Amino acid sequence: MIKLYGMGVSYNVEKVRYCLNYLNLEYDWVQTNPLQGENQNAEYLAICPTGKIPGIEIDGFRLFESNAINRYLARKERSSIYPQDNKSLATMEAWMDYVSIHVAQAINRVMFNRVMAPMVGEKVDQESLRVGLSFLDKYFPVLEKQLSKNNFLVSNEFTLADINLLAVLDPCELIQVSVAQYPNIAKWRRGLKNQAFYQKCYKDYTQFVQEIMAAKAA
Ligand SMILES: N[C@@H](CCC(=O)N[C@@H](CS)C(=O)NCC(=O)O)C(=O)O
Repeated sequence: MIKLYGMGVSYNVEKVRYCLNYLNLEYDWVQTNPLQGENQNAEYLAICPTGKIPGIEIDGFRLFESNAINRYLARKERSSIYPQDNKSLATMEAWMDYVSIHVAQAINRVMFNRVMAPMVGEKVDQESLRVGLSFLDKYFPVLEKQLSKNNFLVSNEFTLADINLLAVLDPCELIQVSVAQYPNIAKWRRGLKNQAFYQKCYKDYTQFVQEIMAAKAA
């Protein structure tokens, strides 16, 4: 039995849900909301000592960090989304790192300042926002070039690196960041968002988050 802890608004949690769905793994969805401190109680910290979502429990084995969880799941299922060949695997890891270390951090800056800070009443840091946007202007062309070579990030095979990038880009519309000027990113993203593993989570991430935010404000 798999238990996934987190809430759907978090793209790190969605990343794990996409992977679980892709691998056709059933799971119990344990709603854990950081805005209500549910990530800091002793029960959750025993699953995820860092207090971040997602956390996962699989037949008593506990794990945290979305990329580590996805690697574990894909390896366990011996899925092709985790390449067997050492060089393909290394290339996939390089793209996963690039997305998590660079692209995600830039997205996080924009998301914090355009969505989170206004929502929780924190000061908007205009300089951090500017830096985040300027980083994205550097990183999107890199991704665009890579996706012009193959159907997917690593090769013509779909891998965990694609799941990582897909989830990290989920907030784009919400944070008013457009990839429309990058035709290969836009096409790759459209294709994946139409697939069952994505649609099983929701039809539209932006609408889903906006509904949650509206419900909170009401
Ligand atoms: N590197 C972590 C990041 C997880 C993360 O930042 N989760 C956020 C939600 S997206 C969280 O738990 N925030 C609540 C907090 O830090 O208290 C992963 O990939 O799992």
